[in-house]
Amino acid sequence: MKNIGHQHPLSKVIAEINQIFAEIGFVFAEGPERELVKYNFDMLNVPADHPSRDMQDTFYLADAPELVMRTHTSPVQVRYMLDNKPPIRMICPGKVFRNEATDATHEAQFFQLEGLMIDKDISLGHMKGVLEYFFSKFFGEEVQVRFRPSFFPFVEPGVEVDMKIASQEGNKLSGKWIELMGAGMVHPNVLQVAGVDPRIYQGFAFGMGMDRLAVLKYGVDDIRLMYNGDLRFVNQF
Ligand code: 2NM
Repeated sequence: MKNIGHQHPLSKVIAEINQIFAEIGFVFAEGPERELVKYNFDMLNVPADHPSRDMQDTFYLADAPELVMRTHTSPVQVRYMLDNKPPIRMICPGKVFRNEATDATHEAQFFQLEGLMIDKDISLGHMKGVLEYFFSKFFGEEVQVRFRPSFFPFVEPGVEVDMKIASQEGNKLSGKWIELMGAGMVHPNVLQVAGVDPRIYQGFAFGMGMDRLAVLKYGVDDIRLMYNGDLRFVNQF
């Protein structure tokens, strides 16, 4: 029997990520792909007039204005905070949906990885440590992580996270800063509405496209290959 099938690169990436985070106590959580506007936007401090809520960017369900196809996995984290008391360490990989034109680096459906850690006295320093650990394990090399100021409604402060793999021969990524994710300290409003007292607890959260991780690790140059079901692609993994 030669045709025994292959694991899809995204399935491999998800399994690896789960393993890496499990080692430092992060649990895996899932939630619905069809989500309430309340969890997808309202409880994440996204203003009522924010452009991401626009029908140009978000798939609303016909005849159900209170429902969207989730635009990120952050609503899974809202649900998790409502159901679990801190300390919290969780990741939520999952499919998300954006109503936008597709090209080599954009799909209307893609996989996102988000993470959340909440405890007493949590700072951006903890986030840097966790992300350095994660990227080092995932790419198998020593990495540096740097933050640049950015904005997301659900965090304050917000940052863009870049990673640099130590100079290493034969690694195309080595020595270059690569933009990998958005992150930040969870906004007190988000903690409050999710039942976590922001006077006692702080936390960080991060989010990134998992396809991008797969693209960087396996050198796939067109994200659309991930989703078109072509076995000539999948069979290479
Ligand atoms: C990002 C960037 C920054 C995020 C925040 C949360 C929650 F639910 F805890 F507030 N989840 N994910 C977050 C923060 C996601 O993605 C680019």
